[in-house]
Amino acid sequence: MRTIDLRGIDLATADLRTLVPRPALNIARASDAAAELIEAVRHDGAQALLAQSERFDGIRPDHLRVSAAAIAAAVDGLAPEVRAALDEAIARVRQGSAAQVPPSRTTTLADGASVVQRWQPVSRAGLYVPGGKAVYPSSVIMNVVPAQAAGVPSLAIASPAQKEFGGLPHPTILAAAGLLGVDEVWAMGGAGAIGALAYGVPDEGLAPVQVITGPGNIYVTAAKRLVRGVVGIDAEAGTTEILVIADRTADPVLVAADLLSQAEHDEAAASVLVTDSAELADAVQRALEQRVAVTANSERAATALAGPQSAIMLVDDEVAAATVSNAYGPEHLELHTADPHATLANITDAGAIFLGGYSPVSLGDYIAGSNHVLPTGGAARFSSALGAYSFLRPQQIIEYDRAALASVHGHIVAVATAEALPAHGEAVTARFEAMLDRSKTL
Ligand code: HSO
Ligand code: ZN
Repeated sequence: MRTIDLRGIDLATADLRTLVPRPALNIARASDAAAELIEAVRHDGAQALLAQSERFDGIRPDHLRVSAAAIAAAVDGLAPEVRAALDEAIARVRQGSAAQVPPSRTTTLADGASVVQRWQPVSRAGLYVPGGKAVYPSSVIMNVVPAQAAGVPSLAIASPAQKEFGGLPHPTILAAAGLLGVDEVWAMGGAGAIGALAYGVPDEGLAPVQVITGPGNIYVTAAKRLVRGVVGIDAEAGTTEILVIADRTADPVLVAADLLSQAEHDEAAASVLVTDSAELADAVQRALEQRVAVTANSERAATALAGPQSAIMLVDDEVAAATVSNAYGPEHLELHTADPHATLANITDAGAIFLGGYSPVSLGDYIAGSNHVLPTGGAARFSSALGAYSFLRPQQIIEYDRAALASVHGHIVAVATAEALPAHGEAVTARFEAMLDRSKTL
């Protein structure tokens, strides 16, 4: 990994956004192609989706909707140890997601005057699950479980048709859907699938959704940007990244193992170490070399670690390390310092934060009970992990009685007059006049 030496630099005045390593990704460039694919689906429905499968996935599926029998067969085909692990992951993520559902709250403003805030799930959500290089049943869990915890009554999963599985989505995806009780799975992928979820495909019985979540390639991401507004979308979860803050007390072998664990996802994955110890930096570098040489996804990981998006950053002290990390806003942040809780006090921006030597990112990827769909590319500075709240909307319910309305009648008329909208005030006045008139005619 390359080294960026920030020692002796005044971080308060430095332009940290240009100093932190960041991959160049141009989603806007994919936008025109994505728009065309979405338009084709809106116009030609199933025919367009089937043609796009043939073109991009090399197979035309027999049916877009995956049968219940295919899902059941995929569940039966799971290796017992994988099934046990997925069951445990589902149970833990369910617990974590349930804690993300805020309670309904009533505010009483005066006698007979209340505003209730309740959290209402969307009525239907679409979950995109990629095929290709990244076939992750764990991601099915991380999308479906929070939607279920939020109480979304209807869920549809879209995942590309796979040539080697006869035009069905990958069996581990189907198995995860089956374990989670999701029976609506569609063999469709790419930007067209996002269009199908957003606008529906009436001739196939695919109803439009209100929210679309899930990762995907740049065409899928561009498509999600295009349908935003028609539907809600989650934070963009792009190529994975890990930033480790470590001091001289850290174990270089563990730091190297964790940097490598995310580098194996993708050639474009970012692994960043920020440390105030040059000795630790050297030791991590050595440990990485040894591990990369023997790891299964060696070539991919080596490319990611050698890329411009990965680096070891040397800083003066732990406060500087936190400043650099906050400017980066990592998807995953690991704290390997003598007192991780003290380090945490200086951290403001990160998707998920892993404390101490026994909380590696792989734990959160699968089974910690947290969510692994996290903002990347600095988006953690303004957005959050996927969670039950991603499928909920706060709604306000207003209830005043006669006396409570009467007590603010004058205020409403005053503001309505100031805004030159007198009918607003008159709507309130009418309630009291109407009563008088009615009693007169009785
Ligand atoms: N680290 C990825 C999630 C994942 N890891 C899935 C393994 N499988 C993004 O948080
Ligand atoms: Zn991972």
